[in-house]
Amino acid sequence: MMSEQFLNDAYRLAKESYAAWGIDTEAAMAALDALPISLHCWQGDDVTGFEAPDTALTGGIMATGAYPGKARNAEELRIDLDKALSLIPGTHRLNLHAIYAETGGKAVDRADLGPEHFQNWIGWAKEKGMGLDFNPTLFSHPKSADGFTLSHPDKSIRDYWIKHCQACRRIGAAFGEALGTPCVTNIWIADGFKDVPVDRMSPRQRLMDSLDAILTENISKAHNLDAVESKLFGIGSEACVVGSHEFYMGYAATRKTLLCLDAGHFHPTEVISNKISASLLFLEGLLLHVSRPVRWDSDHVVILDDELQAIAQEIVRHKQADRIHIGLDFFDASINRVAAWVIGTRNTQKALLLALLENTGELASMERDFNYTDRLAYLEELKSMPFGAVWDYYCMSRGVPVGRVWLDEVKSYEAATLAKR
Ligand code: RNT
Ligand code: ZN
Repeated sequence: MMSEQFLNDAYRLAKESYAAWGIDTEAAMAALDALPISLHCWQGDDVTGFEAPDTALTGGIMATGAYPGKARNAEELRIDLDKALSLIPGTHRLNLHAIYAETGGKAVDRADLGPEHFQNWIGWAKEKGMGLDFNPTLFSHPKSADGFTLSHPDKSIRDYWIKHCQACRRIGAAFGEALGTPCVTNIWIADGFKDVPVDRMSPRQRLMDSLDAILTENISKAHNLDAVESKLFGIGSEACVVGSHEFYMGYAATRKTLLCLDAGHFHPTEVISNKISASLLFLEGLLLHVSRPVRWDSDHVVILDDELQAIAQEIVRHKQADRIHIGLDFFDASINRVAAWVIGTRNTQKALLLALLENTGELASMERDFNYTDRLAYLEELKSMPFGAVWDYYCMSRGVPVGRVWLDEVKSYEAATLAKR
């Protein structure tokens, strides 16, 4: 382990190097403190939830792998999250799904869920000064077995899911009210066709009407913000997904909801980073599902790759952090699940810090002057600046392990706790 003295010295030199470029490392770290990331609870148990833990995960999504030690109940999930959060600098948010309700062993229909089933989560978040985000769960349920929910041809099925989503908005509002920060409640449905449909329009019309019914109740945006998440295809909905990008782009723009852009929900060479500036010109705001598709919407743990950096640059360069809610969405069951949270969250923060350590104004003015030579040269030189020393100092000064040391803590936790499950 590097000594505090060593880390301070390395930081002092890095600070000077950045200052020579007109970049203020202290301001960058302070700005990073103000960028909460919403950790998704579902990485902790492979999207199982506590409703009926033996239910298969449906909806055309998949967590592959059988790494031992997954959380089997809310207490276990919370202590796993506590461990992950202790290794991640800053104060963040938690993103819950309706299937993570705690109903005290009693079966509660999803349409009847209320804030009372999330009191432990609210208490846990309050203690940490964290906000909560939310998602209705429209998969892994007998009433989603046809592959359709809010766009189902049968009105009674649609009505069931409308009721569930209405209940979820109220739960979101209760989170927002209790915690003093609005909850982002995100609707994602898997509705779609495996094979070429004859009628693509009627299901989309029904989805539009269902969403409108869900949004009729007037809920203060100070407590709850609605988001809708598009998708290109899923397992079993390869030919047509009802809630496509154009559908939700139009919906979010006209109904003034947030649009959720999931990094894995587009064509394999299409990136969400390039959609942020364009869609923000027409929308109130965005929710990002930071994920990593490998050949399909595989939800791999995010690594510090070009697209993660591009997403962070779009948030930071345009100073749009107040309109962009950053959420994570990956689930890898083949590695230690606590480590997965730590790796993905720390990488997202690294990408944001890298974006903050940039002389954006100068680069933009080169671009306006068509001085592409200097722009390219500067951007490439920035890549070998002593970023690592700033990141290490950031971790140290925010009281979390520096470098790979965090992994030792996950290993001890695995031996002491996860291995006994
Ligand atoms: C699925 C969507 C959705 C889910 C979560 C569990 O493709 O990305 O966001 O991952 O609701
Ligand atoms: Zn998603």
